[in-house]
Amino acid sequence: MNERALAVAGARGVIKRYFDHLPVGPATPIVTLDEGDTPLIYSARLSEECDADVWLKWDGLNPTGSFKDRGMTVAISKALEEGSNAVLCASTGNTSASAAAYAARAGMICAVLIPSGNVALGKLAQALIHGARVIEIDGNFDEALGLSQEMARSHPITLVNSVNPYRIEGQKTAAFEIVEALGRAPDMHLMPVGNAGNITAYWRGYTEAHAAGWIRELPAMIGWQAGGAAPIVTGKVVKDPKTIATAIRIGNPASWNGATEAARLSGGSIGSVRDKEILESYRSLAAEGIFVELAAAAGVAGLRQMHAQGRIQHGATIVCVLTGHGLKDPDWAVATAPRPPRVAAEAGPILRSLDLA
Ligand code: AN7
Repeated sequence: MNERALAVAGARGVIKRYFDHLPVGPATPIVTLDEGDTPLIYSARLSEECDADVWLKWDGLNPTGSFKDRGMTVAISKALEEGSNAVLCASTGNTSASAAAYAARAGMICAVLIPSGNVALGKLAQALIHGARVIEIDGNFDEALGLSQEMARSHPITLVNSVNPYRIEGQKTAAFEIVEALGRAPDMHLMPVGNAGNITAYWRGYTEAHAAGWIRELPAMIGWQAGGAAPIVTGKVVKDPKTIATAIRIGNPASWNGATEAARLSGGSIGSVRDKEILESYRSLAAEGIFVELAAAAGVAGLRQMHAQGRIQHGATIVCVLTGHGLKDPDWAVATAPRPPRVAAEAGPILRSLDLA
């Protein structure tokens, strides 16, 4: 083993675990924060509600608090291997947080374009503290992505949005983990859809697992956009997408075809959930101990919508992907909960306030 291989031998992370299934080789310098290997949690509450077996792939437990880290470890490692010293992305927040962290780890420059006023504070904090050059543009995510692609074409800077094929490769590892944990593919796989990179990646992961003989059946891929930002559902670009789930406030997804292919080939679908349904699922997940960000609740909101319409088969095995952590955007938790009462610093009034007196 050479020196580099020895250094990497102690590392975990998705490149090490799935080396033979990723576009990496012995010369790839592995930039990792030990991402991946996230829990698949059984939801007793949703299982009972939907009369099915519902599992939650809790990908908010990645190093920077979202699924983006699975793709970013591969994208940044390959950028370094190819001699790049600077990366660029457009982001609704999580991609920038992840790019900033992995670029910092690699000693690379990271520039990010964010839509002004629509990035959760926690995500902005991450990009800033990891030393990214953050630029807010007077425009939305779709405009920021267009500009980033244009700049990466004409300048020596590597684009690390999910249009970078290494991102999709890294993110497919979540599907590998699910089939390892279940010993099979789920009957239905539900998840949020924004730029549609992740649903493209999961479908690739499942089809590769199928080709390798790890699973016999493929899941139906069911993606969920927010009602005010549902271009794939309506079949039309949304010029001014609107939703409280800022992570998926995207009107012209870069991997549009990847999403429609996954849905079509798997016998699934792409649907939409209203902001109200997203909020209800956000609160329902929190009520069983799992704090997600709003966008991450879209898949569960979709599950509950399907159940209400009688579209869930009794006893089906279902996986919902939870894509990002609630601590990134705690304002919503505070705003939607009752304000803590303020009482004197004495046991009596406290007990009375708790109805325990
Ligand atoms: C929590 O960070 O697009 O369909 O720039 O942060 O692969 O885009 C984030 C997307 C779902 C949608 N859940 O995934 C970005 C960005 C969370 C997200 C999505 C995002 P894609």
